[in-house]
Amino acid sequence: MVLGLTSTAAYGRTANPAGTAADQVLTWTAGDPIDRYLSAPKTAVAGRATIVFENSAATGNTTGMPHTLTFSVSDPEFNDDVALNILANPGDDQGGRHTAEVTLTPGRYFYHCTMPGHEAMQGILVVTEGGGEDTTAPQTSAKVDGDRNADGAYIGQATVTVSASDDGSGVDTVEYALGADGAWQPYTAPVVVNEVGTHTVRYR
Ligand SMILES: [Cu+2]
Repeated sequence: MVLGLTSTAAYGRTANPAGTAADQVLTWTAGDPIDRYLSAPKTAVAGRATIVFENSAATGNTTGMPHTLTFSVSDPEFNDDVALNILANPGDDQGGRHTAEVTLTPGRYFYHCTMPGHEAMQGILVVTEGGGEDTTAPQTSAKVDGDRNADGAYIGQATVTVSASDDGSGVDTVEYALGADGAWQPYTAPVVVNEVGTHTVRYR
């Protein structure tokens, strides 16, 4: 008996629903103080993000003080791939509320206000791998056990053991099929083949 094995790759389900990252909105607010933002996100996940920077009467700015939300691109300690520089004040043509679309990568971004005397307005945004689509296929493999003759053919029976792993979503189901066009069926235990002849066992 000779066994031939074929494998069919199947992709795991996505670890997170598509669009999670793109839907994130990160909001900074500023007001009268020149030593801090009134609110700022601490973390985000890699991928697309909508940045909102609001320095308006609604966020508590009563003096018309302008501020910027500026991502540093010159400090080697931090990510430098997002050149964000928004200037906002309550009297501007957007009422102090501005938005921008960016794509974040894992790592840390340093942001600050570039207005003179506002050096204390600064912080760090930490971006983690977190979301996104699972595009890595699971790994599947099979081994055949049994006594073999001098030609390599299995004597009496052969046992096929399938194993599978997936780092993202994990493995939901393993299936196997006997023959080149046999029906797929759930794999729950090693498959014993004990008929004389050449057999194909497929797995996925
Ligand atoms: Cu400022």
